[in-house]
Amino acid sequence: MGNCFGRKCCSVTVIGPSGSGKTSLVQRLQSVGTDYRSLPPVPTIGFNIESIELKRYIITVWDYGGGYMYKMRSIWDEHFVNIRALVLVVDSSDGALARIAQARQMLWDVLDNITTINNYNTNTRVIKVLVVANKCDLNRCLTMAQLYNELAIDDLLAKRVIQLKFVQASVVNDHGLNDILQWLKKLV
Ligand SMILES: Nc1nc2c(ncn2[C@@H]2O[C@H](COP(=O)(O)OP(=O)(O)O)[C@@H](O)[C@H]2O)c(=O)[nH]1
Ligand SMILES: [Mg+2]
Repeated sequence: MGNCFGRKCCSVTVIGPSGSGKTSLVQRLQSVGTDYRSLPPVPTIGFNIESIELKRYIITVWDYGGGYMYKMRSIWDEHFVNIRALVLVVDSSDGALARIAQARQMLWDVLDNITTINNYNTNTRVIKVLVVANKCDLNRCLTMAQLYNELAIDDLLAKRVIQLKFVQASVVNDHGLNDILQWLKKLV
């Protein structure tokens, strides 16, 4: 997607309700394969810009604080122009069902915005969306089918040209993190 000092690079935006684990996930992806674990992050104010450095790649990650997504509505147009990839992180533990409705709304709102400013419906560019069903280490997590339903994915696919992937993940036991890294590498 780009060239950063001899390495291939691209950027990706991470959205999702607050507390779903966005910042923890990004921090863990930075150190995956090592024993290093950062302390649980403080709630994100505004957004964090982090980079995940892999051998030949650098991926810049825009990690939005859940509620701030809407407070920063005025910069969406600027931020989402030419965006190709979006990651939605949801807390898939059963206690977080109410937050999944929020996640669905965010996904729809952001995709609406992206479609409008980039004319995605009238050209052939496809936006890639990764849904991370995080916290799968916790008991009674939603199944993929339940999540699909809660996020109204059928409706979404009927209306939008998106390339969608789901990954069940846990920052606590590293489940799914390699799949996420593979998805990120393919963006570059
Ligand atoms: N059990 C469990 N807790 C997690 C996981 N990921 C994040 N958390 C916890 O969820 C809380 C919110 O995480 P944070 O990354 O700040 O969420 P954000 O608001 O989406 O950035 C923190 O206490 C994390 O330690 C996970 O996979 N499993
Ligand atoms: Mg955060």
